Amino acid sequence: MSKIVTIERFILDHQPDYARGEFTNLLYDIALAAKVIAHKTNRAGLVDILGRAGATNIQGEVQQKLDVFADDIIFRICDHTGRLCVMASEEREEIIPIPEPYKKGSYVLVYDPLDGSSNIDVNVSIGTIFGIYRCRNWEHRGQLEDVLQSARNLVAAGYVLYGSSTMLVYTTGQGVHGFTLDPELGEFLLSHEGMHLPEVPAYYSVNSAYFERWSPQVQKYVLWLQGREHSDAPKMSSRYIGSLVADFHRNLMRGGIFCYPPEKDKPQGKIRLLYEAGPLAYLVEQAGGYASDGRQSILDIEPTQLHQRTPFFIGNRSLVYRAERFIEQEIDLPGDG
Ligand code: AHM
Ligand code: MG
Repeated sequence: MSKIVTIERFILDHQPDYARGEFTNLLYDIALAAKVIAHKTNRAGLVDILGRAGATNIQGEVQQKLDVFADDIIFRICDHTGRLCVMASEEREEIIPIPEPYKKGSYVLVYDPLDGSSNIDVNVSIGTIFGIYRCRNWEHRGQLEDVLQSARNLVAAGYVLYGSSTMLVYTTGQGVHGFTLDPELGEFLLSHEGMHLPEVPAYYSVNSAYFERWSPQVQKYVLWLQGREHSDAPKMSSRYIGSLVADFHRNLMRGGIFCYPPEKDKPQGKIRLLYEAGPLAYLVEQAGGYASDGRQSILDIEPTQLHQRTPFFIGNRSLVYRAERFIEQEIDLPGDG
């Protein structure tokens, strides 16, 4: 029989040299929040029967929307532990200070509590994304400058996928490891050690309905992915869920690329740098991949705003490099004017 390794055991056995319990415990905290959110999302289909968001439940409490619930759970599990100096969430306009009288810690947590939440009503997989930085400034309790760090400074990043099973996938810069939640035990068990993108990509993921909104270079690149321009693209199939964590996870397992390109009226695209693109970019490099905004590595972008967006190309290195070359117009395709 194969060994059963809980996430606690694994984190402890693989903690980086600089970890002094504080970091290790912060990862446990995130795993705990993931279990609570998984429990709640599994019951999402029952809201029609048990009460809608905004309605009052049987105890007289107002039901929360699931993304608000997820945001609140992560905050409440992490605010008082003394491990964080500040947090930032996609759900909140401003940074989230650690409330007095709680002790301030050395780490910064950025998170998208429930990405793709418009998919909840139609029972499609959704996810949580998180990144952990070291606090920059020891003088004060956490400030904006602690949060506005490039993804190259991340010390850990990961995501939780609430799908046919719940999976937590994370990296601390020593490979990417995946854990599946055993709902009976309430434990995340190691199921995917040392995850790596397959060399031969299976899928490209992009919302082709927006074709007319893209630049000619991006249009050509997508035609290349489809095998309709130039014949040297690997043969791939198309998959697009519209739920970043689910699309990313599938491509990590099978190989491929996810793109959310800039659009004529939305030059920064849709994906948020701090809560979505940055953590996944850090993680994909640990799995042998690469992420770019089409011109430079996502890891090199210095954020200037909390909710900054970025064009996003992530997956197998060769496919993302090719996107950069198309966007730089290095490639003249047959039929070019
Ligand atoms: P959200 O942060 O508001 O939930 O939106 C992000 C989601 C991603 O999960 C997904 O990749 C993208 O939006 C899909 O957008 P579109 O419907 O424009 O293709
Ligand atoms: Mg999101």
